[in-house]
Amino acid sequence: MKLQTKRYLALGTLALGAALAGGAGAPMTTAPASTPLTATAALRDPAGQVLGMARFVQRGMGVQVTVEARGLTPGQHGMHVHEYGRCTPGVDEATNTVVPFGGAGGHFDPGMSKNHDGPQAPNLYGHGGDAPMLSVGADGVGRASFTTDKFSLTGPNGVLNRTLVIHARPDDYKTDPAGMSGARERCGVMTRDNFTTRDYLLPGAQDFPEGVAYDARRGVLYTGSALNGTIYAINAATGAVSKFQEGGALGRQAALGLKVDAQGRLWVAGGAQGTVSILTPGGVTLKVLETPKSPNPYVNDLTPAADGHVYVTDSNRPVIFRVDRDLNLTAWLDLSKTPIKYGPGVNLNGIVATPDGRFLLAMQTNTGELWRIDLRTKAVRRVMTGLTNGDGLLLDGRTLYVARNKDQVVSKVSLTADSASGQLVAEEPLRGLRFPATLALVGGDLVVTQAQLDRNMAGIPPETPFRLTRFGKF
Ligand SMILES: [Cu+2]
Repeated sequence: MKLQTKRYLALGTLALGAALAGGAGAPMTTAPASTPLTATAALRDPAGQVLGMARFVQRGMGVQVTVEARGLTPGQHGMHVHEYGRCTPGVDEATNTVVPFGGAGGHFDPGMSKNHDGPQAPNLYGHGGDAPMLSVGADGVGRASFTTDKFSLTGPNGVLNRTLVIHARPDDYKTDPAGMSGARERCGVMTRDNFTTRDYLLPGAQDFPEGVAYDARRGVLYTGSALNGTIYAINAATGAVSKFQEGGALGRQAALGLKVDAQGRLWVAGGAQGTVSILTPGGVTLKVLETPKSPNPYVNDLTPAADGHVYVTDSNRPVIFRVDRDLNLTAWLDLSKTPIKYGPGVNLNGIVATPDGRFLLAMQTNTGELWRIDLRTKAVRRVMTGLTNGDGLLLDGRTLYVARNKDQVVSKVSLTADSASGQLVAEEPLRGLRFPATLALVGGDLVVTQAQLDRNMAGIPPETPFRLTRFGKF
């Protein structure tokens, strides 16, 4: 493992680190710059007293960091971004005991390197959260000021709602998991300045909420577990959560895309089971529709359209299914005969219909392409590219919001009147997003799921409680 470290050291520049830091290849598309994003962390001791402050200013795809902390022993102190946004006691994996600030978890590791290293290491080879040490003077005051591309406030390496931790001892920049830097002496949650959100918290340890839909007449938000199929109903006003239908009901092991139709029925995309379930507002399953038997189905999302049909995407099989008013499902469009080319990974995913009943808009996650499909002629047109890791879609007039899971942002796209082309106008990281998967409109606000499915795929425990987050339109 350390051999890789030597390899990068031999090449050794921060610029290389920046180039490799994202790990996923293509750079994230950035919206036009406005006021830079800023965040603050009040640094507390284990008794809860604030004994320092850290400030963060977004600079390009990196961040400028300034830290001042007092009451520390003179000398060098290891300093890192830790995974979770909480400064509570918990198990420290370096010692496997409950320690102050153990709730912050291990080091932030967006490159999944599983390796502790120094502040110059590319994220593929070392934790993204491995920051320069804090130098503490004879007066017990430590100061640090640096700019890094290993982490950022927004994008795939985003640290909003994670923690900055200062340790008792120097960091050797190599020993796993934390460079022998000892006890956690200061901790602060990195909170975005001047931005409000509201969280809806879920009760289950395996909830991994993927889909969300809103029944405006009843004031109820629905969300479902991608891992076990449990569906929750959330009172959007109070946040009270109840189980709407147990996972495993009628064999449903997963709930992905969700939509509420004009009759208040809840439609559920069943993922790898290849099913579409329709539930009454009372939580009774009306029907489970099977897609044609074939290897590797992945029914991901669906949308009712003005023509009375419901259209369904499959991320593995190049076909759009259609459900008619009598709840019969058929293959509607063979995508292999269109410009939409299926490849490895998640293909067609989020889908919405335009209110005029003319078009479907569908997101191809693995290519970042947004497609328009004519409901009358079935003609397919590429609307735009660059929406990497685009997942769920929400259409609000001519504005399309796109949840971009691994990129940890919600993007705002301005569409032309005929949805023939679109332009990325803003990217919103909120106060930190963990794999934002889908969106719903609630009153004048947006609600996004934070699915954390990247963690499930990597075998890393999720941050609990799981949450949906409500925020104003942007
Ligand atoms: Cu640390």
